[in-house]
Amino acid sequence: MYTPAASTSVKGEKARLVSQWMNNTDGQCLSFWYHSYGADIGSLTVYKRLLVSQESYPLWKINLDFGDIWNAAEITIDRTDEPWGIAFESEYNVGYFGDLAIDDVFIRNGNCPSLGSCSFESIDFCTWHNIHSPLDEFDWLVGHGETDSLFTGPTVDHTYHDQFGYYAFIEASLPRQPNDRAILESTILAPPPTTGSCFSFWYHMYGDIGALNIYVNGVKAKEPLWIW
Ligand SMILES: [Ca+2]
Ligand SMILES: [Ca+2]
Repeated sequence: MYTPAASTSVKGEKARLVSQWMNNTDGQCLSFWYHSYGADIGSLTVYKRLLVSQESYPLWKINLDFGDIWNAAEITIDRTDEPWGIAFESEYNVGYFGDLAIDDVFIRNGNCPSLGSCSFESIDFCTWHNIHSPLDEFDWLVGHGETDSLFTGPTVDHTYHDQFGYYAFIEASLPRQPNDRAILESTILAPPPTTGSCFSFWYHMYGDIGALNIYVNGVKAKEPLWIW
């Protein structure tokens, strides 16, 4: 689903996609992927609509060119006592180069987890991107129990501390060469509040291992934030 920038469009024109009305809620999580790419990108706003009061509340908005990449969004819908719905509203800017797209829209019960959190139990990388060649030399994997190579890697994951829980890892044994890199990149995260954000994870480094570097993109830092 996308809204193209077109020659017939006028700045400020809007395209709205509205959901059906849903029952009142004790808290639900709206998740979707968006693609906001192009120099002339307009904006995408998500509204919560209420049936009885006929009100619309903006919950989330982006108006930046994030490049040719899908990014994840997770928005908690707070408790409401009346039927509610969602509207995606795309507002056109100027120029031809800016198409907005959304995909994989889901609404599930309960509040959203914080964006970027992942225990790897769904045997994927959640909202993280496993960067592929030629941007790096090899890939992260998801596994459980022991890794294939002896005397390296964990035997249990950290979520469940058992051989059935999944974790993300790199296989550093042959045919890997020195300086080969495997990059796992988060989705775009909202600018942190003035208090900043806390990034936490558990790591397991066992065997003839290289280095684990953490970078923060966006601040254009050339040096890793954290090296181990
Ligand atoms: Ca890779
Ligand atoms: Ca796990």
